Amino acid sequence: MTQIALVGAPVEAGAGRRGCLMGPAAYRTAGLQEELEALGLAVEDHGDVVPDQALDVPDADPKLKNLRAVAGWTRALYRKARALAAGPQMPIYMGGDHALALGTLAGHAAHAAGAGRPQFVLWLDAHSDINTFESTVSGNLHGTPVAFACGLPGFDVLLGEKLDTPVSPGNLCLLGLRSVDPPERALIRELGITAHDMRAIDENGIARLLEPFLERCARANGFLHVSLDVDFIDPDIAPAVGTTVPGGVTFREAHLVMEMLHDSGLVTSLDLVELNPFLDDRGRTARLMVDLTASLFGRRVMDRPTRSY
Ligand code: Z70
Ligand code: MN
Ligand code: MN
Ligand code: MN
Repeated sequence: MTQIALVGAPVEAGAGRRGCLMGPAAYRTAGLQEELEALGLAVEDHGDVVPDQALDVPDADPKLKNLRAVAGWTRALYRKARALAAGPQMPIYMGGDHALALGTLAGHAAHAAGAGRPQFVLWLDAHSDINTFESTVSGNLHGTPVAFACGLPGFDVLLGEKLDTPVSPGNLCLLGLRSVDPPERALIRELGITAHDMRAIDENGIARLLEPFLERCARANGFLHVSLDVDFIDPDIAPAVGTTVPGGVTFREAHLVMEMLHDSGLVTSLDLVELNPFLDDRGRTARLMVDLTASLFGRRVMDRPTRSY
């Protein structure tokens, strides 16, 4: 039986506005645990992670917002993720803004390296979140986890040491892009990261873009970390985000991605990020995120044979 660990990560220090702190509570209120149990899964709620103090990090940085707080979260989540990656439960990190992925991704990548298997990452987001401490204009650290995970320089202060098990840029797939800063675009090109914007989704269909990535992950016997930003989805149906970017994926596209991920059997960890319940409309975004998670864990309309890549 699949076992799941729910892990609250009420991080809001990485975002430009407050409210993501309430994310884990909103997922619990929306019935995430109950929906997963209804699918026959064994679910344990680990409660909320408590951030480290990170007193070695400067409290205020002229450019990087809440650097000490984000470093404290990164360290605590790194340890939690690394421990959970050893099994037997599959973790779902309930955010919290996307800065939480600084820790979760680093932890899972460290475990994968120890197991001698490649770490793959599917980044479902309007944004590429590949700014460095150099390139960020906003100073919001939720815009940096992809750069950190790739091992780009300048991030050592976060863990208090160098990240020595970066994710290979070739094992990343960014999907849903419609807000990419110029230096981010240059980095994506230089590193050769697979990145699909909304135009690519419109022209090809989202399934056709996702399939080759899942095939690569399966062939390489990789672990797959999925990072789902609420703003991947169109703000008309998912309004509870700090920065709404129009033209996001539809209800049907989002569910299709989740269903394909389920069928692949490849997903080993999941972030649910950027839900800002303060901005929600009667809980609809929280409920949509719960429903999408249920699709990722096997909720379906009709039975169909398991797809194997
Ligand atoms: C921009 C930055 C961002 C939201 C991620 C945006 C980053 N590239 N914004 N998620 N909502 O500030 O670095
Ligand atoms: Mn993001
Ligand atoms: Mn985003
Ligand atoms: Mn975001």
